[in-house]
Amino acid sequence: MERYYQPEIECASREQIKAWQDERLVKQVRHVWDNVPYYRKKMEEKGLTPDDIRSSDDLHKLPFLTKADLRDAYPYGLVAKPLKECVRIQSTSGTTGKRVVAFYTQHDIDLWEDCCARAIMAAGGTDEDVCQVSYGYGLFTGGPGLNGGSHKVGCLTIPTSSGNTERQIMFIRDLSATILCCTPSYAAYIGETMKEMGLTPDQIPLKAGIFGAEAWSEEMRQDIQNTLGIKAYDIYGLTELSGPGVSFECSAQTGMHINEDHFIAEIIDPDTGEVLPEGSKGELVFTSITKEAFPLLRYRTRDICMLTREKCSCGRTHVKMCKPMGRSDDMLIIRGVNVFPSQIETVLLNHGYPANYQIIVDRVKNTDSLDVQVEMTPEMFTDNMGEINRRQKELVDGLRSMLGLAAKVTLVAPKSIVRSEGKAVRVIDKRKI
Ligand code: DLL
Repeated sequence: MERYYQPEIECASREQIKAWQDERLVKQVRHVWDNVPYYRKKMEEKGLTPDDIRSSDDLHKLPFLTKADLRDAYPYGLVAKPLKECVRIQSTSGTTGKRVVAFYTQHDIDLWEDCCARAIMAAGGTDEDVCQVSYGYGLFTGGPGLNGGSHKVGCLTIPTSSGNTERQIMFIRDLSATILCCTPSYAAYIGETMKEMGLTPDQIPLKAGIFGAEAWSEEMRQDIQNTLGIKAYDIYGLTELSGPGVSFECSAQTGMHINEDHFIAEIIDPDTGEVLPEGSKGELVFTSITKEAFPLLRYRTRDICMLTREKCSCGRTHVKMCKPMGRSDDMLIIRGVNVFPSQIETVLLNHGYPANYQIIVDRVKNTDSLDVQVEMTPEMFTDNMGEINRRQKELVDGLRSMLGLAAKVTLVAPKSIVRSEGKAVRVIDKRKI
C-alpha cells in the first residue's frame, strides 16, 4: 500500500499544482525584489519589475542565478530575511571561495523536513519504523534533513551520522532499524561489511533505504538491495535549495518526484540558457517558491537531467526527474563531498608545486578514492624518501583542510606527467556509475 505524508498535496491535480506555483512565484518575486538588492539589480538589468511576473508562465523572463552569484554575494548578499529571523545555516564542503552557505528561518526548516518526511513515507516509513540516519550531521544537509523528516513521520530516529561502520551495524541489529538513510556508497560499504561478518539479508532487520547525495547506477541499486535485503530509494537535493528532499523516489522506483509545491523545475540548454521542452535532456534549474530566508530564483544546478509528467503508478502527480546523468561543470562528488579540481590546484600551487598534476578518482570496494599525482619542480627533486614522505604528508594535510577529505598524494619526477596538446586532462574518473 502506497503511503503519503501529505496526500492532498502529493496527489493534487495538475491544475491545483499550477495554481500554487502561480500564486507563490508572484509572491516570491516580490519578496526577493523587496529584500535582496543583489537580485533586484539583476532584474533591473533585464528591465524587469515584479509586475512583469504574473504567473509561472513568466518564469522564463527572470535572470538565472549561478554558483558564481552565490560566491559574489557570500555570505549575506542573497539572504532575504533579517538575520534575527534566521535560525540555522547549512553549508557545502569547500573553502570560502566555493562554499555555499544557505540560511533558514524556522518556517524554512519546517517545510524542508516535510519534504524529507514525504520521502520517508514514500519508502514505506511509518511511526512504527526505526530510522537510522547515517548521513553526516553538521554543516552537511544530509543528516539534519533526514533526521527532521524522520521525526515528522514519528519514526524512532537513530542519529548515528556517518562512520564507525561496526557500530552502525550493531545499532541496526540491536535496535532493529528498518530504514537506513545514507549515501549509496556508504550503504554498499555497510552491506559489504555485514557480508564479511557472515550476516545474510534475512538476519538484517532493514526493509528500506533512502540513498542520495551522489550519483549511483541501477546496478548499484540491485547490488545494495540484494546484500541488505531491502528496497533502495533514491533522494535528490542540494544545499542551495534546502538539502535532501527536493525530489524523492516512490514505490515505482523510476525517477524522483519533485516537490512542485515548493520548487519549480525547468530544463535548459546549458550553453544557450534556452528553456527546453519536456522530455529533453539538459541542465536542471530550480526556483524555490516557498523559502523565506534564502529564496533562489532560477538557480542553475549544473546537473544534467530529464523531466517527465507521465502518470505514475504511485498516485503522486508531481513531475518526475530521472537520476542526474552528469554535470555541466567540473564538480566531482567524492564520498559525498563536492570537490572542484581548482581547489586541489590551489593547494598545490600554494605549496610551491607547478600546475602539472593529475587527479585520479576511482571506486574500490564501493568506496571512492582520490589520488593526486603531482610533479616536483627540478629544485625539489630528490631521492631522499624521508623528504618525499614529509612533502607528501604536507600536501595530504593541506588537501584535507581545503576539502575535508582524505586524499592520497604521490609526488612524481619533473616532466613525468604527460603534457597535452589541447586541454590538459586533469581528472581521470575511473568510477563506473
Ligand atoms: O548532497 C543534499 C543531499 C543530502 C541529497 C542527502 C540527498 C541526500 P550538496 O552537498 O549541496 O547537497 O550536493 C548537491 O549533489 O547538485 C547533485 O550533483 C548531487 N546529488 C544530490 N543528490 C543526488 C542523487 C546534497 N540522488 C549535489 N543522485 C547535486 C545524483 C545527486 N546526484
